[in-house]
Amino acid sequence: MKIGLITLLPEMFSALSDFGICGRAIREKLVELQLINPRDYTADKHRTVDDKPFGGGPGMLMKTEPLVAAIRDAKQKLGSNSKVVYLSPQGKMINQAMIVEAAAEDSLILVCGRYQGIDQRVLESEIDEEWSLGDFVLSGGEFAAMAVVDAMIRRQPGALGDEESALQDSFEEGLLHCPEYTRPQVFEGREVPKVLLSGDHEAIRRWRIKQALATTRSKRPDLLANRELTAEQNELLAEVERELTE
Ligand code: 9D3
Repeated sequence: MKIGLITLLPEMFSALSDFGICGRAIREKLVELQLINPRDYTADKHRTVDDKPFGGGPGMLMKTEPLVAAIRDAKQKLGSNSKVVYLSPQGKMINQAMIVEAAAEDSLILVCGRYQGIDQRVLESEIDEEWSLGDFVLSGGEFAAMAVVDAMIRRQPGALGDEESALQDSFEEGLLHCPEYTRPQVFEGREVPKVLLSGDHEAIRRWRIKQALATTRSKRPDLLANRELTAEQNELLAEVERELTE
């Protein structure tokens, strides 16, 4: 897959390309990042990439012509059918379904805003979708783009080892994970749940599902609200509810 990144701060993406699972996937060419800097599409002596908002007020916007030239060059390089996503606090909140869908395409172009954002006409003419990381304020779109690229790389065949892929499957069941324990068996007087030491794999499997349901019910009830559970999950969730009313 090819991912185009329109950014005034391309050096930030070394956090992605130089480390860990994403670094390896990029070195192995499972994913190709194309960093495109609007500053390289300027013609003036100062290579200006910001401009004042009409109507006045504080802050600057990204300068229109270099931004549009960069996006159009990205489309030319990655394919004119590439989806163009603008990372923005006004966007739709990103979820795993959006990642799964985008990661199945051959290409994606992510536009990282800086300053107070971009001209509305650029939004209307160049941008297909607007995505947000959530209701908090960032200084620009780069960290949001890196989160999206990381999540998409994890979806590429061959990017994860076997252990990690199995873990990902369980997340995509749409429940939170059960509590996990490692050594020592007693830590500061607190013991590991006995069932995990029992060697009874069926009991462990059911305990994990039940704990996942209890954790989800307590921390993210919205995930359970409109979701079909299996017969076994319903039975275990009923046990959780019964124990809470005791
Ligand atoms: C002055 C009012 N703000 C507009 C809502 C200013 C503003 C805040 C943050 C303008 C740009 C930004 C930069 N944010 C992003 O580029 C961004 C973002 C975010 O701030 N929160 C969550 N997700 C994202 S994705 C991109």
